[in-house]
Amino acid sequence: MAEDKKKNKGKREISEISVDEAVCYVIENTDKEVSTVFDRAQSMKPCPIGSGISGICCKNCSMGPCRVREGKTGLCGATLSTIAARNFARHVAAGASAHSDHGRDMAHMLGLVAEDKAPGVEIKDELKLLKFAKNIGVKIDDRDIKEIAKETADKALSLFGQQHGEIDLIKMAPKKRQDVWKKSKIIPRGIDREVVEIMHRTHVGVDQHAEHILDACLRTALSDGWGGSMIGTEISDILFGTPRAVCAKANLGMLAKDEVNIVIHGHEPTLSEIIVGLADDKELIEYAKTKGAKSINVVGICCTANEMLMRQGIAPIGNFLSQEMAIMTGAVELMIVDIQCIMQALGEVTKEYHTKLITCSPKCKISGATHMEFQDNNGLELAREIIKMAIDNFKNRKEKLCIPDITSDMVAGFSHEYIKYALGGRFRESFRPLNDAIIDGRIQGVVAIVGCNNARVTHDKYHNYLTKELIKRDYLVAVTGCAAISTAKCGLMIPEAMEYAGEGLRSICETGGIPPVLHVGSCVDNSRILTVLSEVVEEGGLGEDISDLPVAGIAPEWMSEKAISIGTYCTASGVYVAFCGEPIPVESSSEVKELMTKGWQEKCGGQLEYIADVDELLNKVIDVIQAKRKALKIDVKKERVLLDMEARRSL
Ligand code: SF4
Ligand code: MSK
Repeated sequence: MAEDKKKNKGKREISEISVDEAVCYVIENTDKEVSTVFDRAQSMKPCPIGSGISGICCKNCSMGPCRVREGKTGLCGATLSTIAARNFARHVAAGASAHSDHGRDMAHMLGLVAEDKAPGVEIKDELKLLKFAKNIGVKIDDRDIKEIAKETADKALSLFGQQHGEIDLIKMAPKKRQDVWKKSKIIPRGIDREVVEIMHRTHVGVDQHAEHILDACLRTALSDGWGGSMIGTEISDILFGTPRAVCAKANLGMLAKDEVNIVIHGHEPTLSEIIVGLADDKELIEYAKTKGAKSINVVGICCTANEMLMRQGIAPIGNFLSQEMAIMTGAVELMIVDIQCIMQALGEVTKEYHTKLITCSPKCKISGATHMEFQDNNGLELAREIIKMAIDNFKNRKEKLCIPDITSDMVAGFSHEYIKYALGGRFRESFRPLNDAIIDGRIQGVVAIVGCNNARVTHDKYHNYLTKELIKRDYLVAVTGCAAISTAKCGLMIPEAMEYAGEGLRSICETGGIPPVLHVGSCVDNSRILTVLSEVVEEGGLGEDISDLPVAGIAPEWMSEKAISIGTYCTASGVYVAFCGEPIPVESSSEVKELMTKGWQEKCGGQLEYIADVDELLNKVIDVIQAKRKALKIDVKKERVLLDMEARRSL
């Protein structure tokens, strides 16, 4: 791997690698020959056929892999559009599985907590439990909270294997949206069922019809957004608390020079919550002092960081492309990873440093890592053991520390509940002020910027550029996942960032004391955006369906299959979604592209497309939102009329 480093030295300007100065600092100042994802991106170009740009590749049976261009077919006769739709479908299935399996584990944990079988975890938000229980059809009456929790967990788990009918959570969508889904026959029956069926339908010799395969994509993605992800988010709030505004600091500068640094990385919050709780334990801090450290510092990467940030204010030190750099600072005693977005390369990087890499999920092992499995009832014990291991490793620091002195202040914690509170106050919490601001044009629309980093795109560049351009034009921006960490590092998540915002948006930020960029959470928390959209529709004045709202979604630096599933469920919910950076895997099929734009527009009021040029994408998003404003007849700015007494009486 160090070979990649040598080969690429001097080939790429550092400014092309990342706009995050902290990441650049570590790359430029490390004295080790460690290969990073950026080096590998330089030495290995993406396959133009596998990526679906010039032709497409099918490897669904051993007569292939078949490389197919327009006018040609695979050995079995499969056309370009069939293969493009099938490849896209398998991305949706994998993305939906990742989110939903996470949601399943949260439901399982709720069941254990209800039976007092998970030491270190408890129900933190009973009100949210009651609401969620109601939403999935569990009776409340005057039953004991633990009894309700157990039945809620069992009911949530049953949604995965449900074979017929409709999953209950789709009832949280506006009535008109549910009718759209009914008409198109895309309401998910059960979460696992949809994923299994899509894998079956894309097997050689089953579903050969691009539009029919894409219908299955919509249904499977809906089982993620309104199913697995929604369960993940709701139960995380129930167990660990519903996020409220919280101040924190972001970036690699939050690694401490003289403390034991523990980095949590991945997506599942449970064990990390216990670790964060225990890191304040006096006995453990005293133990750290006996080993020469001042204290214990827990920080995070990717969405485990987002989960801990939203509820505990833990510093997100980086997003997907920062994970190797965290270790390369030489200051990390231990990195504990759970699931998703963990680069296998960490195993190699940690060999060069004193950092211990720990895997804890029964679903994820990495060569070079120590596996310490988190089981149902060993959370407290395991967390203590892991913290002690980190403390014991402090004395093994041998490298020159390379911690950049770079941090950014931020405010996070914008759950849908908190947004309502911020807008309306304790006694009048509601989305009414947001709807009014959109109607009178102070806010032109809401854009969700979500998704990953991609080493083939300058790290964080598009996230930050699009966010700044949008808030400047009075679009409120909601962010999740790695996009959220990107804008936090860029300093856009503090109320003072309103200086970048247009006049209208600034006035709303000033009134609500909120930044123009709202951190809504982790990848599964994109389901919070669905809840916000539904509640905004219900609040009234902006149409009757999500597809009427002046909103859009962007995944500017997407990388994972989960991003494809998120984009698809947002589209199925009636939202215009654009991908940038690397193409989505259907680029060479004009038929599939048309089905996902015009076709999906007719079917569900949303579109999904890839736009290579970031400014073209920005203009398209603005055009789409402005067209929605026009349809709602709120495109013309109404002058404020001050009424005198007589005029008021006549009203
Ligand atoms: Fe080729 Fe058809 Fe097999 Fe795909 S399923 S690899 S197109 S023969
Ligand atoms: S972590 S899925 S790289 S957003 Fe949720 Fe970031 Fe994308 Fe992973």
